Amino acid sequence: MTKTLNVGMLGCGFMARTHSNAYAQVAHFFEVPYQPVLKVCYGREQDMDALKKFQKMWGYESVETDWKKIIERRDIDIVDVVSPNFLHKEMVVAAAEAGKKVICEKPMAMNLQEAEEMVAAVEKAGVANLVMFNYRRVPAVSLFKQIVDEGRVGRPFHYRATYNQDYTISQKVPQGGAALWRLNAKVAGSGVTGDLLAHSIDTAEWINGPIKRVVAHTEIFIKERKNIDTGQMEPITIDDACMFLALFENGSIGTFESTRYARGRKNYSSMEINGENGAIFFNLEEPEYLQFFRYADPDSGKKVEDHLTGWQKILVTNGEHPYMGKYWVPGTTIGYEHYFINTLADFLTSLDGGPKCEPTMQTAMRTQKVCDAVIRSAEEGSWIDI
Ligand code: SOE
Repeated sequence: MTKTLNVGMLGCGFMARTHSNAYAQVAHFFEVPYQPVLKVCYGREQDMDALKKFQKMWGYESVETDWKKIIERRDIDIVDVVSPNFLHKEMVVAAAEAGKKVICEKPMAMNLQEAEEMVAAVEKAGVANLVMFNYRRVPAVSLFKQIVDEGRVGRPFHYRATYNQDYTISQKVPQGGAALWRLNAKVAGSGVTGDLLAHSIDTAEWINGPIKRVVAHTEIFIKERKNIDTGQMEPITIDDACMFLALFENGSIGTFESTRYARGRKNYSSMEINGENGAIFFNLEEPEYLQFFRYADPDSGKKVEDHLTGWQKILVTNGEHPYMGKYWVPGTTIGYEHYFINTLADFLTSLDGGPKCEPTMQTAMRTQKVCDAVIRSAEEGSWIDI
């Protein structure tokens, strides 16, 4: 019989919605060993209206304005941290010490030192843990990795990632508050590096192995914005844009670009690898497609006939594609919310003896390390070894 898993959600914003939906939906699509129960959600006293609305819409049994009380509750099995970044460390450490399983939204921490403390806490407590890098479980991204692992790209030469948005171009966009804390360094840690490039770094290292060295440049295009919390114009200290070069341990070289000033780009995350035998390209604005250039067969080394070479656009909706067998019929698509559902399904399965679910906090700490090195490189204007 399926066991229940009582959820305490530490947040009630955008990411709390994506995670709540995953708990609500997962057992509809996957035969998971646990049935999540949305027990309690947390929000600040001053956000009570939003918290109540959130509770009602997602069906939580109760609300709480002191997150520590949720962690103290004996009936809560899993604590899900979807608060602004500056709270992640304290919440994760407290949850681990109380013996709770923990899921934490990315970026896991404000900096590497915090990430190390979090890893130490979950490992000492021996609790199951996960950082929600949801884009690994886009079926086309999982297929990207599968094709690389099958040797179809061969020796990799180049890795190229971008993660671009355009929502901060206007000077009128403020910083702070419940919606725009990502623009406030004290709350978010960093700008596009932690918020967006962390995704690109996580998938890059997952697919192409560890990054060895980086050199970066960051830019702040609008130097001050009104802070919603203080009502004052305040300097912007997060990176609005970041570009970095990377050397991978496997000898390939990479470029990473991210900005919130790419007019026209809403959530454009792309990745491409170019190897000796083939190349693969993915972009999140067309998430159901994967593009594959097949040059030579990995086993025989035989080149594909000249008149058949070219980019293939694979519609990743067949039952044999990652995760797709759990949804509808070939040719029908899934969306953003399903990447969280897929991740949660793997996590729940891992709790009952299934394969280890990555990235754990230990694994995700690598991404934090690269992010920190990127920021430091931009400050110092030099290469940094990871
Ligand atoms: C920022 O706008 C954001 O919501 C990120 O924080 C998420 O991680 C990304 O998936 C979508 O964009």
